[in-house]
Amino acid sequence: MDVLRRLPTVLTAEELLDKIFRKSSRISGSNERERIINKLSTISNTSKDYFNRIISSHPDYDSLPSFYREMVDLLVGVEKIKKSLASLSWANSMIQKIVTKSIGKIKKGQNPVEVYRSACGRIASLIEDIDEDLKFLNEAKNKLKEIPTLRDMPTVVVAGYPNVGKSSFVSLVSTAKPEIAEYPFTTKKIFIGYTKDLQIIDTPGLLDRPLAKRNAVERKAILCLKHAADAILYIIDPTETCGYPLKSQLSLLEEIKKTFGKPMLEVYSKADLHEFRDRPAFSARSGEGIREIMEEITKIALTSSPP
Ligand SMILES: Nc1nc2c(ncn2[C@@H]2O[C@H](COP(=O)(O)OP(=O)(O)O)[C@@H](O)[C@H]2O)c(=O)[nH]1
Ligand SMILES: [Mg+2]
Repeated sequence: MDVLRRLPTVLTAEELLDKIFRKSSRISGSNERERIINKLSTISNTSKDYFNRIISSHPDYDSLPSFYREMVDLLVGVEKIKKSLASLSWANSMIQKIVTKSIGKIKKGQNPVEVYRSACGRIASLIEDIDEDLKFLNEAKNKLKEIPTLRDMPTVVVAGYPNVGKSSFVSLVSTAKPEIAEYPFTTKKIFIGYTKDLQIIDTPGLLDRPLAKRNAVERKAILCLKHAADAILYIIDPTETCGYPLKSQLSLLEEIKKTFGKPMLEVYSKADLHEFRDRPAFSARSGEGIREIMEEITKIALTSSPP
């Protein structure tokens, strides 16, 4: 998601103060009173521009597609981001008020140097008060840029035990070279292939073992996948040459069915090695059954995908 990849770096309180006051120190004026009024306006403009740029760089998290919203929530917390952005917005409006009042005081004849010194002190402590929020937003920026980018198109997630033939299937039916991304909070990679109509996601290590054996982080990654999936393609290797008994493969199938609650297509792989045809069967070796399965899963995903 581009907006999450392009969040700007956020300065610390110290850096931000430096930026704001450095700019104002270069300001001139026909006399000291003018010069100080100009400095205060510059402080106001620099901080307004800065805060607005940071705040407007963030998307409306509540209207993000659920896959991204869930990812953001897991990685950093949507409410925490909102709270920090609100602190920035509050500090910004306080700074604007301080500057307006201070300029008013100077215009009414108060000592400009004293007014300026007191304004700067209050602005500095306001910005120091939001240091945690600034730091948090910068950490968030670094984490959010790692979220894998999925296209907004009907999406099939491929599941099944290791070595049943998931990757062979995905690479065979994908037109483009698959994209590879990593879940930022696991070491798991996700492989994303595309056909004309579908996005197909293969997730080694996530949907290939009993879900109960997953650790908390992996379970969260699985929840995210659930949001991305319009349909699940579950691949079964009835020859058991994958190294896992059919019985285990069928019990994982039931588990994924329950966990995802998404339309599923159950298929047999390695059709060149066996005669089971009580489910659709394909062979990545001979090409048997591939076209039929793609037609079927495309139909299921398109029907299940919200328009
Ligand atoms: N005979 C046969 N072997 C296959 C077929 N598809 C995959 N394999 C083999 O099964 C093994 C695992 O395949 P892979 O696609 O990596 O499985 P994954 O772990 O589920 O992604 C590899 O050695 C493949 O060559 C097939 O259609 N027929
Ligand atoms: Mg694989």
